[in-house]
Amino acid sequence: MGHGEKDTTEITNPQFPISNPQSPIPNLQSSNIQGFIFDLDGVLTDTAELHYLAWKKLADEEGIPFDREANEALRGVSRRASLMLILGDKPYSEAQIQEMMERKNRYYVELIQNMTPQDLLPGAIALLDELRQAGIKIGIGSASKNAQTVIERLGIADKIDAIADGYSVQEPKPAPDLFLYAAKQLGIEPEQSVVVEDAAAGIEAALAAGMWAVGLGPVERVGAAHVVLPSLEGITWADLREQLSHVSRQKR
Ligand code: B16
Ligand code: MG
Repeated sequence: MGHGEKDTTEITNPQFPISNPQSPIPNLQSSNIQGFIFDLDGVLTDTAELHYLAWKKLADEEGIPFDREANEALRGVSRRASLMLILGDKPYSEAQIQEMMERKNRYYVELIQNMTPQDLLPGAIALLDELRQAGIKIGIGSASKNAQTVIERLGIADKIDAIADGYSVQEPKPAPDLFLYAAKQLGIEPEQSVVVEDAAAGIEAALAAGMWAVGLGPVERVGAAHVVLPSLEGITWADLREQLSHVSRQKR
């Protein structure tokens, strides 16, 4: 098989075990998709700035250099793993680590109290409403232990069928556990699920879970997703269904 040629035998997608490799690739049928699992920070709202301000305050207090560029690496990363990235190889005791995580969280919790439905990112509410009308289930798959509060502040709690958050599973993204937990809560199979994510670790987690992945942001960050979009602005369920059905066969 020459380089760049497409053939059904190249497809090794675990969700579609093709018993006869010569048979046609099962096209994505919109009717197969039963649910969407949205990441929260960076997808439905932009708390990255608030996380940054909280980490920055802590870093300043500790005399550790930290800036917005460094904050980018913390996107979708759990609280503990974020702190480890900020601390680098400086030695701290477990008690100090715990105290710093709690302190940063206090700063962050204070900041999210000011959130309102105005903090939903463009396109988010329209897509949530359209999906609900189409009978698609909606879950949240967020690494954050504050996801419940953020959802309430955003005023979307009544649109969400299940929440998988920082309390739901042990293994953080890029492990598939969080999204698998969310799909289970929604009562759907992984291959019936679409994950919408802004972080590389989240896309990796979605693919590891055997789900469809929609990445929001630059290709360098979320290029592994089946479909990459700049944001949810102007995106409809019909658009997405169309785009997913044209996914490059190589990616499946
Ligand atoms: P918390 P997501 C993630 O949320 C954030 O992107 C990440 O910056 C944060 O450290 C993590 O949640 C944990 O949040 O400290 O509130 O438990 O993108 O998975 O919705
Ligand atoms: Mg995120």
